[in-house]
Amino acid sequence: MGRTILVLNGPNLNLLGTREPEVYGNDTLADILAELGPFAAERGAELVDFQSNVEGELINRLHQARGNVDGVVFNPGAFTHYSIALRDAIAGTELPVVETHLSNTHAREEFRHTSVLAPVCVGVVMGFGRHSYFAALEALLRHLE
Ligand code: CA2
Repeated sequence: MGRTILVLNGPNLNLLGTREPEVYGNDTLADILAELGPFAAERGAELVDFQSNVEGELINRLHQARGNVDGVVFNPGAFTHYSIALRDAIAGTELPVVETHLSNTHAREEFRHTSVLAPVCVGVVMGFGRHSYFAALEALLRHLE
């Protein structure tokens, strides 16, 4: 049976590819998604995607995901480090969510070392740049097998 996966991206990820290429790479989010779609299709899955800089919009999208998708690849951006509201929303979806980051947040500033979301996620993938999304999706689909 084909899976539907939500690829959810949080604040500032719309700026990818425009600044800080040494940290986040040269690809835009659209570039990554354009490759991730066919990668999913090869594995019998379909993607839906959403990006917002607004915490409440991400929460609403997670609520809507419940019962409508099979899992979520989620880069929550800086909300990772402090949003209890997003943590509660993830827990409420009862869906497997993979916390996904371009950078290795543990190799960066101290305030990025904590994730308040990881304990309610099925797993975390970070540090591989654009490849983190592909690794997260592959792992999620295998988890769902
Ligand atoms: O490494 C990641 O994927 C992050 O989630 C990216 C967030 C950061 O706050 C997290 O700690 C780790 C930042 C989103 C991207 O921000 C940009 C800012 C300027 C130019 C391009 C991207």
